[in-house]
Amino acid sequence: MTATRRPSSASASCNTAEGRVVAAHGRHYEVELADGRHLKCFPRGKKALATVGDRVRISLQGADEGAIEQVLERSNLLYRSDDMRSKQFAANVDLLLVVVATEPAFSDDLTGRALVAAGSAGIDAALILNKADLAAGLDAARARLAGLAALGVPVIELSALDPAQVHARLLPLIRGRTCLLLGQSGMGKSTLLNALVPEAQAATRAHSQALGTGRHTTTSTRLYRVPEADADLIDSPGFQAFGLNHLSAHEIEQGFPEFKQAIEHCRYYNCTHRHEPGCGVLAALQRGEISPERHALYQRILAENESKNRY
Ligand SMILES: Nc1nc2c(ncn2[C@@H]2O[C@H](COP(=O)(O)OP(=O)(O)OP(=O)(O)O)[C@@H](O)[C@H]2O)c(=O)[nH]1
Ligand SMILES: [Mg+2]
Ligand SMILES: [Zn+2]
Repeated sequence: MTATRRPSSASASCNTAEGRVVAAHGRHYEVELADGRHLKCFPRGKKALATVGDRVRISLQGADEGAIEQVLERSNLLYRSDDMRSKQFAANVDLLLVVVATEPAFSDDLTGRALVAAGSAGIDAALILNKADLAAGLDAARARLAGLAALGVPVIELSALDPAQVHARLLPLIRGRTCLLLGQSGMGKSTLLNALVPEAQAATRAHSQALGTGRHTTTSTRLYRVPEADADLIDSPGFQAFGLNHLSAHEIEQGFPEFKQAIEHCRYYNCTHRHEPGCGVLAALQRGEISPERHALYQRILAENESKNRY
């Protein structure tokens, strides 16, 4: 077979394309091109390690595969990093939706960490209190979120089993934005997605129980279009840990916006707000203006971060 070469510039533009990563399965990705085609893509080298939401330049390999040559500049990247590994959640996210529920019980620590990760990456965040139809746990869940609500984090109560309600409460919030659903397993992220994008038919626990599969229902991250809101919604697997080892001390501080004013009163410019004399944060804590739970979370994150750097 003879391959006829086109003039070089045309050839280059024919063989490469820009697209968006819509799904990540370990080392291979699904990339959507402008014309709507979906290609299975592999990264070429470490620099091409992409995540869902990334814009990428790929070289076409045959009709439906490609190699990711370059990840285009990101506006932000949300990720976690524990002792052993780091995991990218998504890139170019406009709004993080942290999903908690009246049951099973959610972790305040993990919820707080997700919000710190968003804050330090400059990503807006909101909390969704799902399963509001299960009245028994509703007051307790509300009470546990009250501290975060007081910080100005929007809290949206709803039931994902009521699609009309989900539409009414979420469409205005997600309009025109790329939104990431994040939360522990079983909180109802995929059920919410299905309420907004019925064609997604994402597997939920209700199905996987019937199939007898394991604890986590969603096993990979995927981006879906919500045409009614001109938005994108990313569903992700439930998380059980949320290390923030990659953050600098300054970035950790930025994850606690309620410290901001108090920090201006710290005597030392490199104050860590734990034991230093003349610390504005400790003074605000004493006056009850900063919650002890939030300060404790700050200290845990900082301590983990320091033990990582000590070797
Ligand atoms: N009563 C009630 N049940 C819900 C609601 N939303 C979800 N569920 C149920 O909660 C269970 C878990 O829902 P999923 O959507 O699979 O949860 P998930 O957050 O996607 O879980 P992972 O994929 O494992 O992270 C399923 O049995 C859902 O039917 C709700 O608003 N009310
Ligand atoms: Mg799921
Ligand atoms: Zn201080």
